[in-house]
Amino acid sequence: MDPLKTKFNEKATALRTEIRAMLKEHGNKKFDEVTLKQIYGGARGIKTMIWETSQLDPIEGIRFRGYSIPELREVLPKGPDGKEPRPEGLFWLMLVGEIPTEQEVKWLTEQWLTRSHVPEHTFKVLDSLPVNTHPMTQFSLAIASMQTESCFARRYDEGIDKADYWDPTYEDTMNLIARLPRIAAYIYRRTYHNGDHISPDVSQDWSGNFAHMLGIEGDDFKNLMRLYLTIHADHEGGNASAHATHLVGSTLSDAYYSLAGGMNALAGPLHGLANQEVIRWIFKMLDALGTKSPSKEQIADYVNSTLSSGQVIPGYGHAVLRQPDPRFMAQKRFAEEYIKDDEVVKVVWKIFDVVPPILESLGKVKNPWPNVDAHSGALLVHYGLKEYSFYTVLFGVSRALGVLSALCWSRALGFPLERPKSVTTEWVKSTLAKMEQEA
Ligand code: HAX
Repeated sequence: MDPLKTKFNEKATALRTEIRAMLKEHGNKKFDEVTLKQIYGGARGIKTMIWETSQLDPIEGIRFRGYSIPELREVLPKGPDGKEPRPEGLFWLMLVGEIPTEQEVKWLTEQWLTRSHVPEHTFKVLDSLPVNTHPMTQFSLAIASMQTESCFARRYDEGIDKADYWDPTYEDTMNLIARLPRIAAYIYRRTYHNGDHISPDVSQDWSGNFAHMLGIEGDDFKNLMRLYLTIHADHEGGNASAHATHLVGSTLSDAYYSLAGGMNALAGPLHGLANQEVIRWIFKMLDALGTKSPSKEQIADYVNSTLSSGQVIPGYGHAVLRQPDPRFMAQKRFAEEYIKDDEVVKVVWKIFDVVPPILESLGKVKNPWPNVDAHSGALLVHYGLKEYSFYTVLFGVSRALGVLSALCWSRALGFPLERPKSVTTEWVKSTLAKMEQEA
């Protein structure tokens, strides 16, 4: 057995035993009450799921196994020049709750290289699609097409013991993550660079090789990829891509089906697609204003015109956060360190000054602050990755780390089919009437 798998099995066995005992003793204790607003309002804040890999605080933002983003930057093993954390280390941390050593991260990089072979039919599936197919559609189809290789599906057909579900799920997870950079880069090159593909460079880490296959060289872009693929990985379990992966996985659909489901959720403009929408909106604004360096007053006017046409300001607001997103701040810090004179970056920072008071003045927006998507596009444009329809695929490559490590936990802890209760408005009205009678 590999060292990560052995460690995961030990941790999962211990936690499974602990949870069983806890449920036996406290299973009927009440943890929450649900209001009518929550039932109609997208289930905001209702605690209905266990997600071991990360937890989101409305003020502090995300913590991965207890570590904030600035802390992760300190403690995770870094890329070759020692600057940004390697996402391999975050995956290790999410899976087993321990900061890996340099040696362990090196082992994981090598594992993913060994497992990175993409089946030929997946390239054929991609090549059969019109080149103008949205990259997220291509990404989702490519992931689903590899389901032919699922270890879990094969073992289930053969008749696997429930207690062993986690094992082929771990194998699927490792294989899938290993292949995603190659698939994403293939989509990028076929869509925007005439199918002029670049072979993997096996001497590089997961992010460095990804940057190389995209066709963007330079150490700074590799560092951006390390940071980007780390900070987008997980945001606890209730966000749409994580929850969709979890829901699909709860039917014992394998990791390929589950991740494809999660990616379809990420492709919505209120979620991951917001990263393309932000830069599209910024470029439209600069075009409309006829300048690359608009004043704050000009930006404010444009924000107001977007709002008055009934559209949202992409990159602002959040269902849980109530402060500037630490993932936005981490990217701002990166920009300050590496590219502080970039024109688009400066526009992003001006928007950060202008938008929150305007959204606040509407009196209905619960979080006027920027989220993760408000900054990422400006960084990518700087390094030459200007094709913004591709941005959500980058997010997806990273998000796979979180949702698939969580899927391993769901299988190891034996979580059941997810099946919350729905009600009709008729039921709500008659229940309210009964409450009034009894009052
Ligand atoms: N611009 C304009 N109006 C906004 C807004 C924004 N950025 N954010 C929220 N609002 C509006 C909502 O549309 C809603 O209006 P109505 O009552 O008229 O329907 C009202 O404010 C209350 O919404 P909320 O409770 O503050 O926010 P929700 O939890 O319902 O929604 C969203 C959270 C992220 C979907 C929302 O803030 C939004 O649409 N933001 C813009 C899109 C975006 O950036 N999405 C990415 C979010 C982060 C993410 O998942 N990244 O992948």
